[in-house]
Amino acid sequence: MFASKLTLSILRSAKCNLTSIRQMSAAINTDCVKSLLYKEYGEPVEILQVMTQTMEQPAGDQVSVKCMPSYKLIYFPVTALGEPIRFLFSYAGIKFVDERFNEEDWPKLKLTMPFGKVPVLEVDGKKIDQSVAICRYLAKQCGLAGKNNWESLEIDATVDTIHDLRANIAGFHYESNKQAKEEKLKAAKETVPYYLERLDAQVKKNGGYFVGGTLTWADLTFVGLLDYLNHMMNEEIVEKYENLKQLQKKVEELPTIKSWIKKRPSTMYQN
Ligand SMILES: N[C@@H](CCC(=O)N[C@@H](CS)C(=O)NCC(=O)O)C(=O)O
Repeated sequence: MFASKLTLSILRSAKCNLTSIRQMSAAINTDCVKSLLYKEYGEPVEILQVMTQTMEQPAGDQVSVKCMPSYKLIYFPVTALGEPIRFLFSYAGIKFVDERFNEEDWPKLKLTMPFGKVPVLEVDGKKIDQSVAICRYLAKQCGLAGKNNWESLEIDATVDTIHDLRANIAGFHYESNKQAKEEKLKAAKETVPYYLERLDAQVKKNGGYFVGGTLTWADLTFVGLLDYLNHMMNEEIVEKYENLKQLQKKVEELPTIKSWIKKRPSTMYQN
């Protein structure tokens, strides 16, 4: 793994002076430094160490960073739970292997997964599961995880709500008993608007995004999952919700997301 020390001049070019670096490191807010560096270089960095005793240090030795590990995302050949992760990789410009296996290979592959489920991310060969945790990890690296603890909490809560909505819809969609399926569909027809009205109002209140008036991984999660939710409900679920519709448009128009959508393999969930 290549590791190098970044110089102070780089931090200065990131509009960050020594005092502010010291303050940041004292607050252990390395996410802020990462975010600044990401904005400056368009490439995520991992901060190994922030020196706080800077007086005796030569100017070129303040912050150590290392290059990103190698990433492989393992998932079914669909969007669904894998897509928010792929959106985040694409947004951050992080290279990843997008490994999509054939359905018939799953029973054997399942035995090799930490908890028999996917998505699973391999980080330098180490496997980790849980799509939301993986998204949060990537979001922290590219400044999409909130400007402070409160915002991070709001983002987490929003993502959990989005997954509650998904679970509700999936409960009906994957039900095999005909009568139970009809009952669950009836319930979903009430629950889904309940969630969407509130999510729509949240976006309106927050200047066109779910949290903090700016793009976060909650927005990428919602839009990344949307075609899967539409597929399960057999309708465009945000059609009547102007703020959610605008949010979808905004996210899909982000250059990195737009180019990902254009080049990604087609799946049964895409329009
Ligand atoms: N909470 C997990 C759920 C993972 C999950 O349920 N994955 C499904 C596919 S979307 C799966 O692996 N199904 C195959 C199986 O259970 O054998 C996450 O968000 O990653």
